[in-house]
Amino acid sequence: MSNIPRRAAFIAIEGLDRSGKTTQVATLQTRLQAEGIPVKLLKFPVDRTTAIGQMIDSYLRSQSELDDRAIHLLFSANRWELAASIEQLLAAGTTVVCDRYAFSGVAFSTAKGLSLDWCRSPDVSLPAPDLTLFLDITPEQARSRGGYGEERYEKEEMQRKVRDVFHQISSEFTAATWVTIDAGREREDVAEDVWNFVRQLTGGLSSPLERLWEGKK
Ligand code: DGP
Repeated sequence: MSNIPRRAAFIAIEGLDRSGKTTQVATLQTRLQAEGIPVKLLKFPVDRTTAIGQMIDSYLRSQSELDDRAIHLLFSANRWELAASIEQLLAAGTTVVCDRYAFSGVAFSTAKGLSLDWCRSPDVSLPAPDLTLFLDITPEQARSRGGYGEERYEKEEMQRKVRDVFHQISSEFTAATWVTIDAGREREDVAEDVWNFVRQLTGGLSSPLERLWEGKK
């Protein structure tokens, strides 16, 4: 018998705008709760309520302008604000589901023209998700769902670039830690896929939490 204490799983849900991410995250939370698994849902940018969150919110609504690097560092700082809480929750046996994480940070800023390596560096050593589910949708499917909204990044050309960077990031991870899900299908089918991957981790893990981009792929 191993005496390494078990901990809960850390799951990140990433997705393109219009991929149905918000619905899928809510469905997953409900399903985990129904199974009696303690779960904490975190949404990045974090509820847009902290001082940093408010600056990000104002930027996303185009109510303020910031240098591309400055906003990138704010998004990263917003994740670091929660890093210790994530670790505590996992150690206490609560599954953590993040609606967006560092991969969005890298994808959106790299799509604006910053280098991928530069974008990655402020997020190095954050708690690494045990599983990242990327909800993928083509720009054409997004358009058929009513197109994009009003926020700064919700433009087709930008979304195309973001999607390309997500695919590039995914190639650095193993199939066990990163799963791309075709989110252009019916929402029930997508939810079933999400659940089938997540359920494998609901028994907890005995392996220590990894640190993001510290050697492990
Ligand atoms: P959402 O509420 O999940 O649709 O996210 C709001 C917007 O914020 C979305 O267009 C993606 C963007 N976003 C989320 N995280 C980051 C990040 O870390 N960096 C940048 N540049 N944008 C992000």
